[in-house]
Amino acid sequence: MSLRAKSAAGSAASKAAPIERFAAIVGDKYALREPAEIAPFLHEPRDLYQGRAALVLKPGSTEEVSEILKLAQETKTAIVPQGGNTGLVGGQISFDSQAVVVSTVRLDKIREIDPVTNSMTCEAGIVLARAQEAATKHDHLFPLSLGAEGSCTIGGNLATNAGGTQALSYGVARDLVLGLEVVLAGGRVWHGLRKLKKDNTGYDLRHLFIGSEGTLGIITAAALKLFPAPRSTETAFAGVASPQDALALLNFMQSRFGSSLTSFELIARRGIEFVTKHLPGTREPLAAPHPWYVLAEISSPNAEGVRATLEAALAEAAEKNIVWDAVIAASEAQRMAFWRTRTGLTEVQKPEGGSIKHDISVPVGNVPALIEQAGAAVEKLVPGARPVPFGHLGDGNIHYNISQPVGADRQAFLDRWEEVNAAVHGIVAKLGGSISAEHGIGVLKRELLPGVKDPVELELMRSLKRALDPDGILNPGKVL
Ligand code: 2HG
Ligand code: ZN
Repeated sequence: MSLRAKSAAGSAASKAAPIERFAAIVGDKYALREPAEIAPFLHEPRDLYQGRAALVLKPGSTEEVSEILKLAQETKTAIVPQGGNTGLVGGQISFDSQAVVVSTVRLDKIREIDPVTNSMTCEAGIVLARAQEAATKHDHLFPLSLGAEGSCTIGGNLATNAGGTQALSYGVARDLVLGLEVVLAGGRVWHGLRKLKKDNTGYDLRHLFIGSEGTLGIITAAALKLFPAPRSTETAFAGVASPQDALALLNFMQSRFGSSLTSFELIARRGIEFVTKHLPGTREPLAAPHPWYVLAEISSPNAEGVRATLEAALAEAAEKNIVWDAVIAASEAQRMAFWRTRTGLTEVQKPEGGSIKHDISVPVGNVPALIEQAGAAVEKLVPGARPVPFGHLGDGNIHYNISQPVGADRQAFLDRWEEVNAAVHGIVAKLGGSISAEHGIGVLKRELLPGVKDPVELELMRSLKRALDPDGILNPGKVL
């Protein structure tokens, strides 16, 4: 095409409606406009939100994302980035009928695996389970692990700084990132895909984008840390009398296994009842019921002897009276069944009616006080409401979810959401905790943020947003 013809085409394109111009960047096949086509992108797993949008775009490259953000700046169009749409606070949902959802699903290349450097460079749309499998193929481990791993994406994991069930030993998503590639508002690309453990050349910008929930830029690729694959993994289900005893068991197991204790999850009896009632194929993990359960996993570089050491440790804990009963998975199938009981806890709350959620954290030693005080406060507010506390005890992170009283009206119960939140979050504040441990702020907790953040910190966050996205184009109405 001659220069003249090119600029004529350019000016014709810029006169086209923004929707047509956005669609032209990715090609018609990847620009969804029909209500039925865009519907799955506007609805999230908990049925809490129903969104609206003009268009869903599926860019196939960083360059296309850059073109989209350039045009968004020019046309002042709101952009809502979305990964696997598994977020639990509505951060990935667009609420503006003029907005464009940018789905990262086609950014699906593993660009490099470098087993010597212990790193893997993935594009944002790689599903977490695929990243884990790729690492395993190279006899390595990518340790981020969570219930939604079959559909959530690396980009979403990083944008929300996901936690999951192995953070105890390996850290949260933030701790697993060496470098990032990010498209900024206006379309500039930050090429920050470094693989360095040590890099002290000024501000560490990675951490601005990780956990920013798409409000400061769109992460298009990440250099991630890999670890040696464990040579043996042993998984135990234990019955304990109380959260206090579960905590004593945690301390005891950490003294025996150190960082080889890779998971330590707490489950209330009611959670086990819900799972065995609603999830076909699941069964009671122990012979008799117990008020509380712990699911603990040891991942060791030693191929031999770990099971015997775990058996001995559990026997010692039983002698000390901090464990009532315990069983170690005898096969990989039983291990998967144990984990299914844990990861199934999210879905089994739905058939029990309305559920009011809290993703909270306190210093680990305060978890028993949190559970006790929150239980008393909830019972006072909504007699008969059924708390189902579970989660990552090793991280002090409890999903303090509350199912409606049996036979109560679902909506009437959900209408008490804010009141119940206020009571539980008040206890969290007194115990030195956080109202969002691992799910983020999104829209669900946006109004609560000013009440819990230091005013100077909040103002710094607002300044950063203004500096990086002066027109408020990126995921407006989320976080701040
Ligand atoms: C988990 O730990 C997830 O299973 C979801 O963070 C928790 O359903 C929930 O609230
Ligand atoms: Zn969790």
